[in-house]
Amino acid sequence: MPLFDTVPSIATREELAPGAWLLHGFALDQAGALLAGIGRIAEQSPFRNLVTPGGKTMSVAMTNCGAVGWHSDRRGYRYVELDPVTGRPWPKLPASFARLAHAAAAAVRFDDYMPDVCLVNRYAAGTRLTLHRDHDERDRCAPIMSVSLGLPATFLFGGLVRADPQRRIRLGHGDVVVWGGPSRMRYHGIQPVKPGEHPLTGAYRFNLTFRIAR
Ligand code: MD3
Ligand code: FE
Repeated sequence: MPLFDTVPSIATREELAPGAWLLHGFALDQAGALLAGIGRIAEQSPFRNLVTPGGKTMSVAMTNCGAVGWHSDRRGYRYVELDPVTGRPWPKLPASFARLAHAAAAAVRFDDYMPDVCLVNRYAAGTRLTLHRDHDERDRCAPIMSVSLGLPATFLFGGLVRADPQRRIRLGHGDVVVWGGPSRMRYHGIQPVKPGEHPLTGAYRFNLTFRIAR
């Protein structure tokens, strides 16, 4: 294998912290296909605002594709095999999603990345995601990969305990981040999205989060 077979992405990759890689614009040329995929997923399993165990309705609208989907209600946070809204299995992970996840993971040397779920988050103006960790997956070492589409957002990147200071990182259209190694269990969140208009997504920001849940 040639040593520099991943040259196109090397110039734009940035290691935010050990194991956390920002690939600027990695998904740019796939954005249209990814957004079309989101549209088809939402036709089968519509966006919904989930309720937290504490009884608050989340401002982020969510849906999923893959073998399982992330769900939250008064009973807790968990992965479920059937979409509780439709009673049917979640839509399949589109081939374009799987290809991108695989390519981005390979670009930072996570080989054979095979996610079994993609959580799709939709943010309108003012939508935020409060500081949290992703701890509902069986293997908390398996990397997570995120793709940002549409309106930009300010990502809060904290440490391993809630009180650690947070860095602010801008995530724009087409940016991909792979969260692995010691960064996998860091606290993180999204500041309220500013109103705007994006040529491909209008008034929204979308985020795809690929995970190995089971
Ligand atoms: C850092 N989503 O769905 S993706 C989430 O933009 C979530 O919708 C945000 O956090 C969004 O749980 C951020 C970036 C992300 C995802 C998982 C992480 C960052 C992470 C896991 C560990 C550390
Ligand atoms: Fe998260």
